[in-house]
Amino acid sequence: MKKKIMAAVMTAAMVAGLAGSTASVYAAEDTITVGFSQVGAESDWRTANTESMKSTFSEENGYELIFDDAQQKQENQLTAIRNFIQQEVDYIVLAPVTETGWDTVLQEAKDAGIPVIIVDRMVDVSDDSLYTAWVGSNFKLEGQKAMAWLDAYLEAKGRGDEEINLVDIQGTIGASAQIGRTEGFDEAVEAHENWTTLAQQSGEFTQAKGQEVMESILKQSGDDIDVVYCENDNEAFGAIDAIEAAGYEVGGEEGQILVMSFDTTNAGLTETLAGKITLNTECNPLHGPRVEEIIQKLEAGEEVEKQAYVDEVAFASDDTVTSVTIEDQDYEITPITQEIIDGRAY
Ligand code: GYE
Repeated sequence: MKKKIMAAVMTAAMVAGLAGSTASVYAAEDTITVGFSQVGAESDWRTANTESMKSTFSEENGYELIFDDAQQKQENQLTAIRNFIQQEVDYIVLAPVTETGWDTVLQEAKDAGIPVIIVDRMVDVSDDSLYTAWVGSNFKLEGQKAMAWLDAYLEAKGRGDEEINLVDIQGTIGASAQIGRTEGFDEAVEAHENWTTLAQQSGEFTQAKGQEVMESILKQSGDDIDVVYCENDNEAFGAIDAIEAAGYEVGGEEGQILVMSFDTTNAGLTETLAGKITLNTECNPLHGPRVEEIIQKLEAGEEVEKQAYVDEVAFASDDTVTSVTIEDQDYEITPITQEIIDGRAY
């Protein structure tokens, strides 16, 4: 867009010169064009993420944002990126649906001299010079925290030696958020002789699919399920509906089905406060300002971190377990309150 903007600036300059005002000239000259390829609108987390990007890259902040919703399809993201290249945007921001399959299109962006910033999920590319920077969450650590909490929680409830049957409703297969959270789950199940994975299936990060998957698992082994590990809040909402409709109770006590989740959206934490989601591990979607900081540094010719993780916490429905330790590092688990929910932005 640079060339077109410069032309506009010159025209505006001439007009402004005549009108005796230069305000619009500066505004146009400074405009940074950002093409953002968003995964879709599959979850509350995603909506909060889109909102954060749109409010950051606004006209009044000096940006022109070209937003593309890929409806959870990589082919749509490839098309969007190629369109951004054609439009000669200043920056491409990509929230990739899955990790693989990006080498060719990112090479095209690189050849066009357009910096690419990856946000949220990661890309798995053979050459990391194909993107400029990445900012997002440590999804494996999120999974590890959740499972360390489960271990401590069952222990505290006197169920440490009991046979525990778990279900994992996974995210979109191949997405970093799925890969990391599933790894955290699998490693913990493997480390416990008395824990068994009854079912492990994708709910595609949506409420509808989460419910559908849970319904079919309940039909097969409803009476045996102790724990349902949902890889995001929306899947948890669907799973809870399915569990209750099948006549079971959700919650942390023996005889109930314990539901765990990720994202800590407002709706998710409300279910945590209600005791329906016993642990909700944070995943922060407010990446707009973080991406903007990277762009501003690049504009100023400064170095940027290649990969940056966001700090995150976890909230439990009660205070049975208030911290967990992973690789010698302590992580706080906060009992949820209405004040905490009210004070959060998403
Ligand atoms: O957990 C889920 C969303 O990639 C972290 O994607 C993100 C995940 C998030 O659909 O709700």
